This record gives sequence, structure tokens and C-alpha cells, in this order.
Amino acid sequence: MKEIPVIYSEKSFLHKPDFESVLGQRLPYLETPQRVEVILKALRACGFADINVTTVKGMPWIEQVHDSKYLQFLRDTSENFDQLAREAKVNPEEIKAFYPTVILPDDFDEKAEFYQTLEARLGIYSDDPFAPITRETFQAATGSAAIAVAGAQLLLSGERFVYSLCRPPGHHASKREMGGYCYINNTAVAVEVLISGGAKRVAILDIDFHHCNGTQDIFYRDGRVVLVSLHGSPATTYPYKSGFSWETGEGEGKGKILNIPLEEGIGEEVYQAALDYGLGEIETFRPDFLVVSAGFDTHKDDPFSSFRLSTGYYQIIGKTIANLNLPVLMVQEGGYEPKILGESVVSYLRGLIGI
Ligand code: SP5
Ligand code: ZN
Repeated sequence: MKEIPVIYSEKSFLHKPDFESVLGQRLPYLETPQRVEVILKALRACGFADINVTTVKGMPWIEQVHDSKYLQFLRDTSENFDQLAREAKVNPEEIKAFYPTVILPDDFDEKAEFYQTLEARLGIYSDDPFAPITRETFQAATGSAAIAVAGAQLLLSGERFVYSLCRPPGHHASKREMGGYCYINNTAVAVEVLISGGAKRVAILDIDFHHCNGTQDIFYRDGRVVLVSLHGSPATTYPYKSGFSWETGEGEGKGKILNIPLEEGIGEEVYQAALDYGLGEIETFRPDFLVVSAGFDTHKDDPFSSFRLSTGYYQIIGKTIANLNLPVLMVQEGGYEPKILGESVVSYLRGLIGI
């Protein structure tokens, strides 16, 4: 039987914020460790291999993607959590995570020095309140990026398909800001590994329901990378501020971003036409590798989705992608309904590897 290396890390289970706040409602944090468990369970049930990587050192590539002050902040806030809480007059025993209370612009080079408080610094390095920092977040986020690094290295060593089961996800994380459950942009880190390993051109296909504002920010002026994203229209869908069709890249990156926003309620036919169009652009670019930021929050039963995709349809998506005849690294992004998440990943991988 054909197989696909599946990479995950025990560190993913460390990150567990206890709630998220939406319009004043206190809701359970949807980006749970259980997501990884259901995916692993479904994969093991049909005999896919899995590799636990806790030892890969991802920092050199993480530092190529993210600003060092941002990374320092992430580490410092996790590692000195209790002390920072007490300094801010918060009882560390009463809270599991710091959430930003203000959102400040990220033109922070001077401001990071100027601002003295945790509240201001959280505001500088956050895009929204959906990426809280726990005591374990830095470990889990760097562990997640290491999963992407290990995946990219396997691709460089000649594997045709690899699945990096990253958690926390990454595509909303930009050079200097976290947001939307994301801290380190795992896909961008994988791209840097591929380029360091000799790739001249890399394509990214983002099929998460939400626009990849972080990935777009990182590669907006970069001629080495083409980024195609299919997502819910910013008119109705988080992150709202980006993902418009007129955002096409600048400078060296001009024309190398393709955003395909899709209306609420669309089904598989419309989605497939958009996918075919997007993949056409990727083929024209003649990349050496394809990295897929794969979210399963496009499923009809996902709490965020306004699309009507079925579990079985992910197999067609996988097959369509495989038809490009490129080495493919699949990086896990969103997907929040545990009842269908595992089966959807299996369906997609079956399509990809053709079983
Ligand atoms: C990686 C990823 O999929 N991140 C998604 C983060 C989404 N958080 C946005 C929360 C906006 C809440 N809007 C509520 C609408 C639910 N029907
Ligand atoms: Zn998403």
C-alpha cells in the first residue's frame, strides 16, 4: 500500500487556552488538542505511518520568517508568565492565558522600546484577541513549526507527499503579529526550509476557510513564491481586512498573489472551478515544490464554514492537487468540528496519494 509520512509533535498538546471571547460571549476555545487526537486516530485506523518529532530544531528558519523582537516577546511572555502577571497586578493563579485588551499598530520597532507594560506589548504583537498566550504557547508554537520543518526536509530528501500535522496553526501569523489561533507561520517556515535546500520557486495553495493574511504579509514582495488562496469573502468572513482579489503583490512579488474570495453558501462545483483556476496559475509559475496550507473549516458542518463541502469531496481536492505532478507538503491549518475532521483529512490524503 502507498503511504505518506505523517509528522506530529507531543508539544502540540501543551497549548490549551480555556476560552475565546466573541461579541461578549465566553466560548470554549475551538482550536483544541483534541483536533490532533481525532486526526491521528483516523489516520492510524487506516494504517498511515506517523512520526513524532520533538527534536527538530526549527529556530534558524523561524527566525528567517519572524521578527526577532516578536519571537523574543512570545518566548518571554510564556516563560515569565507568573511574574509578568504579578507585575500587571493580575493573580497568576486565576488566569490561564493573556489576551490583548488593546490592538496597536505593528510599526513597533521604536514602540517596542517605548512601551513599558504587558498590555501595550500584547497590543503591538497581536492582530486580534484570538491568539492568547499561555505558559506553554512558545513551546507548542515552536514545536508546531518544527513539524513543518521536518516535513519540508523530507520533501527535500525526495518524498513526493508529506503531511505535517501542525498545531497550533500558522497562516494568520505575520512577521510581527499573532492572531486567529496562530503564532508562528508554519507554512512560511516550510517554504524557507525548501528554499534553503535549493528550491528556486515555491508555490503555496491555501485552502483554509479563512484568508491567510499572515502568509500574504510575509510573501507580499517576494518573487520566489506564488500564493493562491481560496477563502470566504472578506465581506462576511474573518479576518475581514484582507483576501480581496485586488491584493496581487508588490515589487518582486507583483502578480504573485492570487486571492479567490468566495460567496457564502457555495458548493463543490463553484469551489472546484475556483480550485482549477488557482492551480492553473500555480502551474504557469513552474514551482519546484507545492506547500498546501490545508484547513478543513470549509466543511459544511464546521462551525466557521459558510461553504457546503462534504467529507468525500476532500478526496477530489487531493486528487486535483496531485495531478499537478509536484512534490507536495501539506501543512495543517484550521478545521474545528471533531466529528468530521479526522475523516476529512483521510479523504484528502487518499485523493493526494491515489488510494
Ligand atoms: C487557523 C484558523 O482557522 N483560524 C481561524 C480563527 C477564527 N477566529 C475568528 C473568530 C470570529 C468569530 N466570528 C463568529 C462567527 C461564527 N459563526
Ligand atoms: Zn480557518
